Amino acid sequence: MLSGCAQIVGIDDARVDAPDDDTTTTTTTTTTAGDGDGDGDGDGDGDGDGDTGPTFACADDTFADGTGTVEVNNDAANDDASPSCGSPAAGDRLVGWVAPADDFYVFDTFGSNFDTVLSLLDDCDGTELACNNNAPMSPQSEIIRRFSQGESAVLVVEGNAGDTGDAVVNVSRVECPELDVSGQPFPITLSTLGFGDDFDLGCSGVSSAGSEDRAYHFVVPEEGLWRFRATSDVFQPVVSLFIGPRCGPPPQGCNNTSGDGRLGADVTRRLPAGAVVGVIVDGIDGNQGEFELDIRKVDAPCPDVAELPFELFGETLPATRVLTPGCAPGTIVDALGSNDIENPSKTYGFDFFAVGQGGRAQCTFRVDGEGFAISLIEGAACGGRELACDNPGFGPTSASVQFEVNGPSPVIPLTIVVSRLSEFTDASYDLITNCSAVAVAP
Ligand SMILES: [Ca+2]
Ligand SMILES: [Ca+2]
Ligand SMILES: [Ca+2]
Ligand SMILES: [Ca+2]
Repeated sequence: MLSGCAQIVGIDDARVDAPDDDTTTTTTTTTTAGDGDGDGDGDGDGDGDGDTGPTFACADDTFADGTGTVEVNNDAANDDASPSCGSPAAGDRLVGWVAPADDFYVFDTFGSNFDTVLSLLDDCDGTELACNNNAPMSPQSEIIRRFSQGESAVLVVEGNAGDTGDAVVNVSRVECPELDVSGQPFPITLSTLGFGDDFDLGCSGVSSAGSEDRAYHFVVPEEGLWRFRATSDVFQPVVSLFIGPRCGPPPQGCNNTSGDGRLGADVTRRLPAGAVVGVIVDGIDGNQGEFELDIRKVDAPCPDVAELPFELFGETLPATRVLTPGCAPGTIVDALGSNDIENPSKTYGFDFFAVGQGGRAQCTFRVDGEGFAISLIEGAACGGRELACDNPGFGPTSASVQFEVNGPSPVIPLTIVVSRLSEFTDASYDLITNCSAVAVAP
C-alpha cells in the first residue's frame, strides 16, 4: 500500500493507543451521485449526521466524523474554485472537513473513476493550503498535512484536463508514524514494548527484525543541525531518520553501532524549518522496551572543512562531533573505561563535478589510518542521505567510500565524514580522493 514499505515486516502495528483511526469503519456518506443539479443538493451541513463543526456555506457535502469517505459526482458541477495545480476552469465539488484531533491526515481521491485534482482551502474562497494533481504512480490525488483539533478545511475536487466522473474522497489519519513528539520537552521516556515489530531497518547490515519498534513524527521548529538520539538501559537502540509525513522513504541515516544501549545511537542532519521528519526507534536481538529519546539542535559548523582538497595528510579530529556515520559509534567509553564521551568526527564538503550527456564519473574517498570509519552523505552542508559507510574494524589501515554518476548530471554537493572507532584509533589520518571521468563529446 505504501511505497517503500518492503521494510515493514509485520502488520500488527495497530495504533493501540488510538482505536479510532480505523478508517474502514467510519461513516460513509454519499452525495447524491449524478444528480445533475449543480452544487444545489441541499444537504449542506444539515444532514443530521452529527457533525458539530463550522457550517461551510460553499460545501456540497461534509465529512461527518473527520475521517472516512465521501463520494461526489462532478459531471455537472459548477466551477467555483480554482486549484493551483492541474488544468484550470474545471467544475468542482467542495467538501467541508474539521480535524477531529491533532494529527497528520491523508486526503486522497483513490477509487475515483476519472483523473482528479484535489486542493485544500482554509475556508470557502479562502487561502489554498495544498494542491495535488497526481499522487506517485496514479492519476488520483493525495495530500498529507498536519492539522490541530478543530481546524477546518474545504476540499476541492475537480477533474484534470476537463475530466469528470464519480469522485471518491478519503480522509484518514497517518498511521505511521503513530505519535507526534513535536514540541515536547526532551529527553522523553518512551517505550517500544507492545508496539509491534514493523521494521527491519537493516542499519549497518544488522537486522532489527524480531524487535518491537515505534515511529515518531517531529516537525522541525527552526533551520539547523538536529540530533535524534536514543539511549536505553534495557536494549540496544537503532535510530533511523527519514524525511516526510509517512513511513516509507529511504532513511537520511541510521545508527546502531555503540554496542551498548546506554551509549545509544544517534543521527544528526541539517533540516529546514517546518520539515516533517520521522524517527524510528528499533532494537536488535529481539529486544525492546523503555528508552530515552532526545531531539535537540546542535550549534556547530558543518561541514568542518568547506572544500575537501584531493590530498590531505596528517589530519586530526576535533574534540567532538556533529555528524555520526551510520557505521560508527556516536558515543564511546574513554580509554580508562570510566566515562562516556562523544566520539569525534570531522566533516568535509565536496562538489562532485557536473557530467555531460553520455559521460560518467567516479570518485573514491579513502581514509588512511587504523581504526577509522568513513561515510558519504549526499547534499550540501550535512543535510542529505547517507549513501555509503565503511567501517573496516581494527587491523585494516584504510577505509573507503565511492560515488559514481552516469551523466547527464549537474554538480552534486557531498559531505564526507571521518570518525574514530574508539579511543585506540590512530592519532591522525590521511584523506585521499581519487576521481576519474569519461567525457563524451556532444
Ligand atoms: Ca474549478
Ligand atoms: Ca490527477
Ligand atoms: Ca511498531
Ligand atoms: Ca523491528
